[in-house]
Amino acid sequence: MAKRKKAKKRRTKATAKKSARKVVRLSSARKSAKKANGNGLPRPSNKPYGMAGRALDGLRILDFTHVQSGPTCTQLLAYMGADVIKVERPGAGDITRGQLRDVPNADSLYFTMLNGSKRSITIDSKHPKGTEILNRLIKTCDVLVENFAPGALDRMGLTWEHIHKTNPRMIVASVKGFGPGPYEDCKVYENVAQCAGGSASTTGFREGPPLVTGAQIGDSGTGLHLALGIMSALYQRNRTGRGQKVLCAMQDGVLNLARVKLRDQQRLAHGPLTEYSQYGEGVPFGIAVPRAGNDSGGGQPGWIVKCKGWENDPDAYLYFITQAPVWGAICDVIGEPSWKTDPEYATPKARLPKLKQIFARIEQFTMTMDKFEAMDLFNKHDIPCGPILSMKEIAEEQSLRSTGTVVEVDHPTRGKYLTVGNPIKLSDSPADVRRSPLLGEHTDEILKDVLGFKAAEIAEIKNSGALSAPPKKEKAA
Ligand code: CAO
Repeated sequence: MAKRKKAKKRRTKATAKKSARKVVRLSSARKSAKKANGNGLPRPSNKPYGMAGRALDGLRILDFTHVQSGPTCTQLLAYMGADVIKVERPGAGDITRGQLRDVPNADSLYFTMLNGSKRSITIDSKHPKGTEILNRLIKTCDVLVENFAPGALDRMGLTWEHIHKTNPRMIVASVKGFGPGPYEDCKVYENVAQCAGGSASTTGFREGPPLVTGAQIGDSGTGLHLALGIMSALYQRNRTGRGQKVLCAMQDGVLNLARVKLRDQQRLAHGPLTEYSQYGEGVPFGIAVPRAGNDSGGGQPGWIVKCKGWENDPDAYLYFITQAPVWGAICDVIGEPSWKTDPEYATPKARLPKLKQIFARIEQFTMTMDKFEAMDLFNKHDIPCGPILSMKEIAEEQSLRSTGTVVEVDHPTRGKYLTVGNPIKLSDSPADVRRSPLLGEHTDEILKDVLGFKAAEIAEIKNSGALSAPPKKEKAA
């Protein structure tokens, strides 16, 4: 009997505890329902646009990137408000700090323009104490981004299995040169990716060799792809609660940007590519997509024409598109009104064999004015065209400064420099464009504020050698 009473008492106690928990849950549910908008999202903020923080506030990135591809990705995330903690090798750091140096003893523009708005900590990832600190960082960060050579992260002991076990929510994002396949172990730089991704074989003039482009589509292009992969994985994590691996191969990124050429490769099976000027010139097509010079990649023929001053100014050119709907306006402006009705010129099909001659006539006209005058004139008639802008002109362009696309920042050792700000504009999240960090500038701050180490512990870590370069070996006498 006494036993039954005791059991009943235990049951009552347990039910009371349960209902107490229930009450707590209900009240918190009510609170969040109050905050929520009916669809699980918080109520719309009352703060004015631009005053509600940054898009990625609260997101912490463990940034193991170097050179260009990975840093492009993490810099964008930093501009959007993420706390990007760049881990660098003690004493050396990202190799680009010293590459293409223009100011003695100052970080190069190569580095500073790709690592703005980040914090830098130096950790020897192969030192036991360094591993300990990295494991703590893995626990507190949301995303690890890296673009080491294949296998390097594993060799540091940071395998996916280890990271996932340490922090199941962590997203591990990597840039590699190639995806799984025959070249997966290769180290890859920008131009290798441009060549392997189909860009070089389709860039340049027909008579000349393959060409690489000035835009860094292999490095920066793949960094952009990676940023999108990370954001998607973060969004999925909201539902699944777990992280995943994100891989962007540079070959794949370049191919994605060169997809119109894979389109053309398949069209070749059905006949010549009529919008390529070689068609108009009667040059037969081969088995692969040829280089098309400055032909437009779309269905509207385009070419680069000279403007006034071209003899001395290498950038006195204009890109001109003979867009079909404005053909009449083009004929009027360049002084060939009869071409509007002449059956030899009146239709896009009739014009295809004469594109070279048509652009020569347009050029005769554009050579009478500078590229900006030509741009103004043609735009009045909705004729699509664009001046070839030099980097000097872009650097001095006031509209790019006022939109924050080109930003001047001040650096303690190199002084003022220009950087490319956030090209992605969010109406409620002003870009956070700050100078790049000095090597290890935020080491103490991160150990203390992010990882919670006490002063004595920090001193111990420093003594261990995990944060400093190994002493140089004495030269044998
Ligand atoms: N502490 C200790 N060691 C560190 C460290 C740290 N904080 N940071 C890096 N290292 C070590 C790595 O562990 C690696 O050592 P092991 O090879 O002995 O394991 C070593 O530094 C060099 O790393 P890496 O092989 O990535 O660098 P690399 O200069 O030889 O190659 C690159 C550079 C870019 C070719 C290669 O990283 C790569 O192919 N990356 C992927 C593709 C890519 O992003 N390419 C674009 C680069 S931008 O043009």
